[in-house]
Amino acid sequence: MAVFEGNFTSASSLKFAIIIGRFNDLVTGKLLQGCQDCLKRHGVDINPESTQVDYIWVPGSFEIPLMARQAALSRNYDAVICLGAVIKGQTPHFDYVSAEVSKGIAAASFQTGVPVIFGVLTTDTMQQALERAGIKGNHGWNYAMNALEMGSLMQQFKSSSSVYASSDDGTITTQALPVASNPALAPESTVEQANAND
Ligand code: INI
Repeated sequence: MAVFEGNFTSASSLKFAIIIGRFNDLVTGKLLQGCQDCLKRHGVDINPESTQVDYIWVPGSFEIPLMARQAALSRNYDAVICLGAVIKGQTPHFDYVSAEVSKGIAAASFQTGVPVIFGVLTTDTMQQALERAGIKGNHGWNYAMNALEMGSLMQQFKSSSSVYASSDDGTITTQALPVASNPALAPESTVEQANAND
């Protein structure tokens, strides 16, 4: 068996899309700075003119999943980083936006097979958001670390043909799936066989 683990030393060979919500840009701008600082210090050329990072601005967090999916489907990136800030107000808007953005980002990642990092702060107050975006620490840095780790992990995984069983569009194929150890992952006919052996 093998151990697969992402690293932080292969950053110069990775490409990223960063999607940023303009809503609450006092917070998201700071998250972006933390994110860029981390990528840069790990060897990524963060210049928008470079071939390593593209920046995609959207009106608010609600619009992030659509562009995350588009970016992932483009096959141009090893990881997509989503930055947003959803802050509780006096209306139920917070609940709708936070629910959709979290579900949407998870779906974008799962459906495309590309790591999509959930860098959306959901807080009760602006103060709490700012504390996480530079005052006490900057979660943008952590989101970049997550992207570096997942990008390099996927690179390793894809280069190991004996275990990589997914096509690029996230569709599960039957090639080399660990059917015996997990019948739930098997195609129907194999599940039947596994059940017959119970
Ligand atoms: N967008 C955010 O990113 N954060 C919020 O806190 C927020 N609130 O609370 O309203 C918010 N709303 C805008 C939303 O994301 C969409 O841009 C808008 O509804 C248009 O689709």
